Amino acid sequence: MNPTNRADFLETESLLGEEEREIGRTVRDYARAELAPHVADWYERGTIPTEVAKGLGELGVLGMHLDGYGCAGTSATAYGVACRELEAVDSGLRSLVSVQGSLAMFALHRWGTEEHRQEWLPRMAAGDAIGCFGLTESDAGSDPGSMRTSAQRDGEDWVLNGSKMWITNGTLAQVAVVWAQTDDGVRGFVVPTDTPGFAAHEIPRKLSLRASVTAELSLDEVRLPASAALPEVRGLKGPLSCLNEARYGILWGAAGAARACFEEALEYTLARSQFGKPLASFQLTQRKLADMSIAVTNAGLTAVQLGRLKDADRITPEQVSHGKLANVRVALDVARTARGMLGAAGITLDHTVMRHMNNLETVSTYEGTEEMHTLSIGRALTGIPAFR
Ligand code: TGC
Ligand code: FAD
Repeated sequence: MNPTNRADFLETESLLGEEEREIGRTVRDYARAELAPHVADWYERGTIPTEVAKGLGELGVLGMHLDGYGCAGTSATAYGVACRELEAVDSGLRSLVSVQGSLAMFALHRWGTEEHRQEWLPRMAAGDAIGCFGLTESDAGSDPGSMRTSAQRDGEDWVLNGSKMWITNGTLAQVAVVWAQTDDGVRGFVVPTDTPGFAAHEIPRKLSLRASVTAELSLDEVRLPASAALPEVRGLKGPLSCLNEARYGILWGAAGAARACFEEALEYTLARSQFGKPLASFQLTQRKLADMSIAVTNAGLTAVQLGRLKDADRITPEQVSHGKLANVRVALDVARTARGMLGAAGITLDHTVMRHMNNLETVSTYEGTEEMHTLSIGRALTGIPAFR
């Protein structure tokens, strides 16, 4: 079999349009040449340089699915393909793109004022400004409606108090989109991170998503002008609409991580011999490879179908939950199997499988845990909400 086709057994690339394939090739070449050689080092050091955002801005992937303000306005499917190629290298890279484009930029684009858009989006698309998205708190994770961060009116101004936990890019960001309780329900606020009273502290000792910065944000009497509030939305619908966007990118990204682990396991077992034969010649190994190939193909098909539904403006949050849950589950399973197939070598940073496996533990938790998405699908199937 042609080696290119081994990772795409059913030739699913043919389901993409020419522009989508071209974007996929461009992002894949860039990620392999410019990011892959450094990512193990970033992972080991537990960081990601801000120049990566600049490079991704020049590549054109930051907010690429948004229209205007320096954004490319591609199809959702093309954006998904880009996420797939980035996460095939590392989930931290796709995270950077998700938080920037699908959470922070999308919030401003969809719910902000024209001034918010003009001020931030062109710089964010170029990677000259980094955004973060503060929803989760230490006591409000799966249940963001229980958040305690508050925004209160003082004359025309808003005054924010509280803290946010587990915030990707928190210490790198120039702007934070922060969600807070108001007298009018949950609202979003555009917070320049140099505003007095705002502070971000990196969360150390992570064992997962290490090529990504995660922070705690604290807001102590952060005074903002009236114009800082996102005017167009009230209630949890605001942040949850942004999560739909990011979860969509994740379901593509997870397919990329799964593909990368499968490819590495295949190459490794073809190259390494034990008992006088390549590992790939044993039936037990071939069973694993065949199962992985099927799983990777199914994840890709799920992603393409959800891309088509999103481009047709027909995708529902429950369908996004289906894709996120199914593809991250598959990716974790493939990564864990691949890790075992590489034996001792599989535990090092010289190979990608354990880095992917550890990253996917985070990917399974953030943007809605496996349980949250299961309950979302359950509610859609039965009409009965079982969250509480
Ligand atoms: P519920 O009563 O169901 O809904 C409240 C309001 O929100 C609306 N809604 C949605 N709108 C848009 N998209 C969705 N997916 C929506 N889901 C619900 C709903 O219609 C309602 O609107 P309205 O107008 O009637 O008020 O809310 P609930 O409190 O029961 O919660 C539902 C639940 C559990 C599904 C939700 O809270 C949830 O998704 N929890 C998981 C939290 C989560 O995913 N957090 C992610 C934080 S960000 C992050 O992890 C970034 S990682 C970044 C990276 O590095 O990639
Ligand atoms: P909890 O909500 O405490 O859940 C713990 C466990 O209980 C989970 O298994 C959960 O599924 C289960 N559980 C909870 N409720 C139920 C129920 N009703 N039924 C059954 N089981 C239940 N957040 C942001 O806002 N912005 C970010 O940029 C961001 N980046 C992140 C980066 C990283 C590296 C990580 C790890 C997290 C990030 N998060 C971010 C936070 C993430 O979204 C939350 O961790 C996630 O939503 C889960 O919340 P929690 O950790 O508080 O877990």
